[in-house]
Amino acid sequence: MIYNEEFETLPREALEALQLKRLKQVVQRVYYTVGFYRRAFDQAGVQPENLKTLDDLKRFPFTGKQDLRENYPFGLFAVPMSSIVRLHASSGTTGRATVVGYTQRDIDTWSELMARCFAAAGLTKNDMIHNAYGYGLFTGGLGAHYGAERLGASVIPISGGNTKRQITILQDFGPTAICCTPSYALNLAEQGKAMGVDMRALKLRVGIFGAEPWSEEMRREIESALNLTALNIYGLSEIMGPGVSMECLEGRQGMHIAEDHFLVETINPDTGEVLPPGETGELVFTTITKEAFPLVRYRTRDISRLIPEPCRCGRTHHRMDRIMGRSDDMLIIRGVNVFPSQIEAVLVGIEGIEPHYQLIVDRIDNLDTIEVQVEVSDELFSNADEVKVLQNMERRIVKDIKDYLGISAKVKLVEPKSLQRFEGKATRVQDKRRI
Ligand code: DLL
Repeated sequence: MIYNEEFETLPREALEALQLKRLKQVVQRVYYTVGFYRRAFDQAGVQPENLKTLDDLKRFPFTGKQDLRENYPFGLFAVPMSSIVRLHASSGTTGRATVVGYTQRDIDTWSELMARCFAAAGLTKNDMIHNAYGYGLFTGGLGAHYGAERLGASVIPISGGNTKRQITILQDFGPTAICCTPSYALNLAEQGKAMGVDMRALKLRVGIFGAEPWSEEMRREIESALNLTALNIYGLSEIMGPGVSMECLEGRQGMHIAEDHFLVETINPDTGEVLPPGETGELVFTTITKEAFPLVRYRTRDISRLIPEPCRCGRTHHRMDRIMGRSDDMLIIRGVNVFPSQIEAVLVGIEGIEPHYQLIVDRIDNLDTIEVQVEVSDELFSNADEVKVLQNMERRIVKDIKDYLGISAKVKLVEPKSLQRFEGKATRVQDKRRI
């Protein structure tokens, strides 16, 4: 089902006309209300009047995470605090948190966009949604919550954590949909199994997973463990929160971007040059309807590619591929660029090991080292009375990583369930290097 048929299926030409009208307004507004933008535009020698076509956006400067940090906490807000009805913040692994604000209209827009996502997942008011995204400063919980209510579905605001209780509620209430991070979905499946619950027999039909990178292999893993259809949802606090883009049930290949609210570009992260649609690069978003916290050309550091081909669901909004990594979490191991998600993809393709892993990067004698710690399955562990079985497995993983990624990794197999589990985003890399 398409939640907002009119806007989600706008012919391209009409959509672009709408985008241009909205973009002109936002560029004007930030220039006259946010000191940072006035200075940035002046410095780049551009004025709002210079924006006559969508293509002119290229002439405007980027906004980066650093700009947000420097204007912490409220310096980039475009409305007075009396118009702000909600604040969220993203923790950020390094440095200060990023704080974002919403007017009532922003919350209404966000709720509608999340309702569109749920509808794209085939949900209606007759569904019950188990929302295990964290409630609080993180945008996941409340973002999904308001969208589910807008759709008219019954929402269980379970938030993150307390996994045993979550499993009881999944059994007793019988929700038809679940929202959480993909790593938590696997965690739930695993703990449920350990409790003796048949996790495939729950009523869950569909899962809306995002907030961290995952792979097609992980999708299959979750689908088989929970017997549901797993869909990808993307978003970031700076741009709005979850719901910036979402996969549809019909296509299941790439996430439709809410292009009537956000403009997207892909750029070469090193040069800033705008790439043609379809090429892999860093995603850059401009919000064109946000009131409280509009952003012009925000560099997400997320690496993906746009899919301009039409989708069979009938939505005209372009799709983006799953996030392949971040231009800033990329590891350089002895000169080779490696994304943790690529290592994960290798690992989950190997039978006998679990998708729980840790990467420990170090520098010893001036040489980068990477150790991959990965859990073996219960079956393999109990059959591994011969050390040889485990040794062979280690060798196999070392070879696969070498073959696929071109790096020499040390592999350490660890006991089932011995690595840390995550209730929100998984943090799988420990980079101990001092450079
Ligand atoms: O993670 C918002 C969100 C909540 C999205 C729930 C989806 C579901 P932040 O905490 O600001 O916001 O983190 C944003 O998370 O720049 C990506 O690097 C990553 N990310 C989000 N969704 C995906 C996804 C929320 N589907 C950052 N695949 C983004 C891969 C994702 N990475």
